[in-house]
Amino acid sequence: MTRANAFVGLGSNLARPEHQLQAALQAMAELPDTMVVSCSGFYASKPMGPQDQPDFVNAVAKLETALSPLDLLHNLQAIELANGRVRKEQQWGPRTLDLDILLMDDLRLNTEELTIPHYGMKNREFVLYPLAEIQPDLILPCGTSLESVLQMCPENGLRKLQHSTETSN
Ligand code: ROI
Repeated sequence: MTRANAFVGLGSNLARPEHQLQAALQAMAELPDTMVVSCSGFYASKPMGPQDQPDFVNAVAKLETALSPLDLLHNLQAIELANGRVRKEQQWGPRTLDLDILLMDDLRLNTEELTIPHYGMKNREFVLYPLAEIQPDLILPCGTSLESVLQMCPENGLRKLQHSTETSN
């Protein structure tokens, strides 16, 4: 069975965001044919989009999975819904839990349902900095190094939270 490394962005700004991210990590670890290899720390970030909403908590997890991109997407959507995500949420508004596939190996996919690499990742500090924490040497499918993309992306007040991502102790 071929397995891919997938990077997933996690985000929440409602209903105890850190708890949402912990629950999502746990649920991803229980997905079939999937392992959570590592996860960045949790970061507080200013909302991208309308400012009249709470700050977000973001992280990036690295998975190893035998699921196809679409199967992974559908499993992540099921986790979002199980955690109280309402599909009718405003496009740029607050959300309980967002799980975005950022990358899957060197795959480039552009379908109506799924675009990989994630279309917005290159200018989102709340994706790039956590990603660099767990995979600093990453080369994006376009051939650009994560390091060089990061240099062009201001931190915009991004702040690493002190809480551990461990579920024990
Ligand atoms: N802003 C931040 N900081 N983090 C997110 O995860 C996030 N997700 C979104 C929008 C509303 C675009 N803004 C965000 O979906």
